[in-house]
Amino acid sequence: MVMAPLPQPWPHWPFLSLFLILFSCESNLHCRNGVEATQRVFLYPQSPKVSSIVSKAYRTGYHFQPPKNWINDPNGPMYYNGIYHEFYQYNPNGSVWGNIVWGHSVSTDLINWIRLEPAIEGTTPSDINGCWTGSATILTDDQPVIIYTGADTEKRQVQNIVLPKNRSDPYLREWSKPKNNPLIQPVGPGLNSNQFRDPTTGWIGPDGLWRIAVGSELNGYSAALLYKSKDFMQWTRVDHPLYSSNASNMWECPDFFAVLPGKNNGLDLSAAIPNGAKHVLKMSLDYCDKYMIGVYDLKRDMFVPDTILDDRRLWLRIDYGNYYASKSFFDSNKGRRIIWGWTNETDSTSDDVAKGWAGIHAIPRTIWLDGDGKRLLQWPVEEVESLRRNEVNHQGIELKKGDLFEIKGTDALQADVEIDFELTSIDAADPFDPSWLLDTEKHCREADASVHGGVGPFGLVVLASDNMDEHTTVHFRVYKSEQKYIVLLCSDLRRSSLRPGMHTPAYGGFFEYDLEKEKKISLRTLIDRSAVESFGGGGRACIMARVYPTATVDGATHMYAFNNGSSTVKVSQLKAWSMRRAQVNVKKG
Ligand code: DQQ
Repeated sequence: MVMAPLPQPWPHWPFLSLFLILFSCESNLHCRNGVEATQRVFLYPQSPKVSSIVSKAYRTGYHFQPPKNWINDPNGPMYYNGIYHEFYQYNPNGSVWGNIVWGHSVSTDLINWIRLEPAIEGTTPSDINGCWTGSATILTDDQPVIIYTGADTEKRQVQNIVLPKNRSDPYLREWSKPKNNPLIQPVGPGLNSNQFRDPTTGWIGPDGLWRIAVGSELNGYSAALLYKSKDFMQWTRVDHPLYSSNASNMWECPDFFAVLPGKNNGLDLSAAIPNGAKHVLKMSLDYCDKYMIGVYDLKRDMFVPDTILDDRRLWLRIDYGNYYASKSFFDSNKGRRIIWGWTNETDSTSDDVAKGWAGIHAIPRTIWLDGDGKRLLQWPVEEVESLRRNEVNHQGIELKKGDLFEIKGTDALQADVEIDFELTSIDAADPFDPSWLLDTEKHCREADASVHGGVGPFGLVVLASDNMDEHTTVHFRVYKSEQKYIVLLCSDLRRSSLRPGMHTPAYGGFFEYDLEKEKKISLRTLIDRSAVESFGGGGRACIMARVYPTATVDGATHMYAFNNGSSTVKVSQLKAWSMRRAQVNVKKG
């Protein structure tokens, strides 16, 4: 075991002075992965600032991305006849948002992908200005269909469908547009024709009719508008939305699905839904993916959330980092629900132009409902484990306040790390202040890894340069609120790169945890060159982040477990693996 006790006291650790510098650098920028980032007007700089070596160093080794150009939202994921399909918003002409078509890749394992020609391009009046986000549905006669938003000749948002030209082609390479597109127009009182997009996967109601929901702005409020159809061709708007809220004014990329508390087997919304199942409505807004848990009232044909929170800052989040426009599907192959999300770059637009690419998708995650029915849990699909090699294994490492333990023997640039932190005592947990929930990023900045707590901070330092002047921390703190324990997961990027102009927030999310019963908190982090994707407390809080350390270019980075709380924590189990490079879109099919 290689244990490097920190110089005591902790403030002498190089972190601290750097953290102090950081406070003055923090900007008010929020995640730059929302529509503001995608739909702003880009100017191509004359002289790219990033050398080609940098571009190569930051390309991920096993996350989903095409060989070049811009991508954003995952579209229409599905499993059909033994093949997984991943479509995505793609600019074939450059590494900024624009000229959007549906890129298309196929896989048998969700990790290695074959790149195909774009599946949908703007060729008709109803999608000539862009083929935007949508979903796939497999109809009752095993017929796949995609419904997507087109920006029409007048730049109104309309809903179109495409069908595979040849269902016996295993890759469903070519898709045709029926003559009757657009199937749904943005008509009706109060509907904003520029805020009417991103149809969900269809589901069948008890009356045998298909339903979809479309993200909209209705009378200035956000709504998931409900449409019904007998044949998936002719659609009628239901007189009430599936759900709407005046706490926001537009929802992008709604997703509606059923989940069973405590069971990680997924449900197909069109199949019989077992008793005790709950429903989830996910929506993308404020540069984040948020969700509500509730029930689907079949009589009223409406989603009814268990809890209504007027302040949308308090809504639960799929991910507390850089993760947007996610879409889930039922994987009939393994009986699970899988969710995909888009992670934008957080370097500059000129860097993206110089790199020649921008945007990745997070590792597909299995998603299910916690046993108490209050929170979704997520975990990387098991297939990603096929990339693991060179296992490093440690048990029983005691981390006292200020200890730092180097995890050696893995490729710190491309790794998968799983740690169980056993809490020797939770008595010293600091009191919880509910106002922190309104701005978790602020709290992660203020209570960063250099600030001692009763229980925590403890966690990982990743992508650290030799002298620690670049590093990213992923760490927990434990708080006590009346009879409950509340855990904070932070991913602090403020020292992630010495390169100027990067967006480097300190992301954070809270979750309740029965620490009297559990006694330990797990952390899993997937490190992939410029991606740091973390799953805290068995997937109760997830944080996806992008980082651009200069140390990556030199190929020398380190990884540590640490504790800086008064209570000793024990690493009861630590496993780390180097990750092989996956075959992601290197071949054309
Ligand atoms: N991206 C698409 C829209 C969607 C947005 C356009 C979300 O359909 O609302 O590329 O990132």
